[in-house]
Amino acid sequence: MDVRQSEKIFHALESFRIELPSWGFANTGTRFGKFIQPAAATTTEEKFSDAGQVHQLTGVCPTIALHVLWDCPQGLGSTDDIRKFAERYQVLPGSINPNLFQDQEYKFGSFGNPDRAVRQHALQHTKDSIEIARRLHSRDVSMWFADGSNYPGTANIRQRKQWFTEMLKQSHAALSPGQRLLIEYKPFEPAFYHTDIADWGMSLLLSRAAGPQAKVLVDTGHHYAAQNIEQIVAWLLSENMLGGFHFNDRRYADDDLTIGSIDPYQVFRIFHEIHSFEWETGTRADIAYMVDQSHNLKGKIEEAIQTVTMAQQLFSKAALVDHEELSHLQMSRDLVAAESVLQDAFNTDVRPTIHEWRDSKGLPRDPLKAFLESGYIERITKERAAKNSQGITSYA
Ligand code: LRH
Ligand code: MN
Repeated sequence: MDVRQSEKIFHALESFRIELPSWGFANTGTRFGKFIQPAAATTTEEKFSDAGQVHQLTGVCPTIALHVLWDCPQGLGSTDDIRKFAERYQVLPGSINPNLFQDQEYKFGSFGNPDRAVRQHALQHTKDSIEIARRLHSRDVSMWFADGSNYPGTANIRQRKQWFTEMLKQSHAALSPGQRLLIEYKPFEPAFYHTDIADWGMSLLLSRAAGPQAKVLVDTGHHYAAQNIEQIVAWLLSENMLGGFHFNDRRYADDDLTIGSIDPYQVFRIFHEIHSFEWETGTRADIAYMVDQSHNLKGKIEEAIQTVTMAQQLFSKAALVDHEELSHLQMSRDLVAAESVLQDAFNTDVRPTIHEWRDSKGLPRDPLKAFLESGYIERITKERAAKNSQGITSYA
């Protein structure tokens, strides 16, 4: 590792921040069951406390994403408590995620529901979420819709597109200057015939129609296996429509596994597209890096720390690419040499330099080891086990 490379890694780590999801600290599962962890967080305060541990040990996840119905039990009335938790645990509220998928009336959709009253109910929840974001000084309102259908002929896809356009326009109109709407797409699940916002193009068109503060959110798990996600990222950057990411990994579908656990080169290629865009344009891409995973089996805080440190590694490796050299090799169509520039960067062990960067910040070299030695898990297990033992549920 030469000095130039170390400088590149230090520079990359200085700016890299990633947001953790509150729901990553709670007991979550699949439709086949939920395996209760006695130390899991059930209250919003406990989620802030756990996120605070990860930020204290890594220094790079200063915000926590909140899902309104899961983390704001009193809706707008929860903002005072959340501000207190932010102060107490030194983690700020990050993106605000409305819940437009779990209420009974959303059986046939939210913004896409044929029943106007349900669409209005969904719009009001969105406006409340935007107000919560305003009061918490959160910039992003991140919207995902489960809306769609399960059987051909049961939904008027163009009519629903029209309703989404109207509802997102009205949502955008409720934003304050500086706030953003992030529109997340997903090809399927829970809808298994059509999903109203199924891909990046649909999200881009709806975002453009909504207004200038609406951008596309790319959840890495929301793509068919054969899709080239970094090409989508390159296009969204070129269109100035990339608002942020939900990082996770998958072997099959929206598996929500730990970033880099299945295909670390995928995330490296995404980060490469962003670094090359920033090098070419000399600008900082205005992207919200966020995690969206279901920590169903691993220790939830351990998996969060593993996630953050893996993201730092992959972001640092991608920062090693010599864009001057690469663009020269691309223009001279030297395929093998160009490909090797990426592979050499990816195969570089950046961990020793990351350890030096953590030393320079007074952070533990090995955050996970420091966490396991901190006694935090033992403490919260005692505090929370009884409460969690009531949480055992079954699918049917
Ligand atoms: C949907 C999704 C969305 C969240 C949820 C927790 O699959 O990715 O971002 O609202 O997971
Ligand atoms: Mn997501």
